[in-house]
Amino acid sequence: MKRPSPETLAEGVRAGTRAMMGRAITLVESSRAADRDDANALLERLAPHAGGSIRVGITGSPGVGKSTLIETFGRQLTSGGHRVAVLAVDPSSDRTGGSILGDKTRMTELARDPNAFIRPSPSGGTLGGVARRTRETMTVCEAAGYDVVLVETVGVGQSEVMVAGMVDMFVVLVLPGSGDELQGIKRGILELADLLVVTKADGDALAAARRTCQQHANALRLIPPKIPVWTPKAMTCSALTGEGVDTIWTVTQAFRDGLRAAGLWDDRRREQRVRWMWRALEDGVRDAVHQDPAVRSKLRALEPEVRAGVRTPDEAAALLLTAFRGG
Ligand SMILES: Nc1nc2c(ncn2[C@@H]2O[C@H](COP(=O)(O)OP(=O)(O)OP(=O)(O)O)[C@@H](O)[C@H]2O)c(=O)[nH]1
Ligand SMILES: [Mg+2]
Repeated sequence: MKRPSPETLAEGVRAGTRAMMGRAITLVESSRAADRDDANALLERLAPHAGGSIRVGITGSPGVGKSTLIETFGRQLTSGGHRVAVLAVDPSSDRTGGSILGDKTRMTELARDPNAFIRPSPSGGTLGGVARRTRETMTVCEAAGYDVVLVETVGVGQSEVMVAGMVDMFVVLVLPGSGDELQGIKRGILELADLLVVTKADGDALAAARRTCQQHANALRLIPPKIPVWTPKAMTCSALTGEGVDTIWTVTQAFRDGLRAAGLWDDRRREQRVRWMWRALEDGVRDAVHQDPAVRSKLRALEPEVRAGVRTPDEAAALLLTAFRGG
């Protein structure tokens, strides 16, 4: 079936037509160079209508309860009149076929909800490529009128940094009992957190969850605030009983209101856009360097020399750069 024009796709997205959203997202996710022009034309039409949502990143180790929480949280939001888009950044999805299966089984209710839209992680390519496509999908969802975008990512290093760079608020989920190993754990991730949530605070785990929450609250106090008007919070919740899940939304709103009042909300988005531009430029330059014929031919001579230790890596790099510049 022939793809509708970018104009038609843009109208369909603006009307909130699911099928058109699906096709628009397939277009922006396409890795075919020939599709890029149409994708850009579509995004240019949608961009003026995007940006109106609250973007929340949600991360945590496998099994911490991300999908289950998003199901409960998402359902609470749609019953409150919100339209919720759930996106994912999963750098491993090309290997495992995506967390699609897991997500579909954990988000059965939300997946059927007419006011929710769930899109699994784009697969294949570099993490930067996956992140770019997720950002563009976010534009599609916002232009379609979704006012809350949840971006789920599994807790593995770089993908969290990527997601933190594309959302307004970053939520880190941890398990009850995980406070004891705080010294060792990913302090870097705690530093990204605007809100820390201890999951599965129910049944036998309730006491442990409260203790873990206290430990994390203490740890968060030692980290210099990354936003001057916001002190990261720690809380507990249970996606199973629903207890505490509404607090996540209360905190999200307080976060947004605080940043808006201080004039930081739009500032941060502007900064994020500039950073993405640089990232895209740097990715593009890296690809161009790797594909450059002059660099490739020089590399054939230089790489063995560097490997043998007869030429320093820095000198070789400088020579390659000169070759790239056409020198
Ligand atoms: N008791 C209890 N169990 C929960 C809760 N939330 C999730 N679980 C259970 O924890 C397990 C993992 O939950 P998921 O939501 O799939 O976790 P996830 O973080 O999405 O996992 P990955 O997608 O594999 O990274 C499941 O067996 C859930 O039923 C909760 O609030 N309380
Ligand atoms: Mg999951």
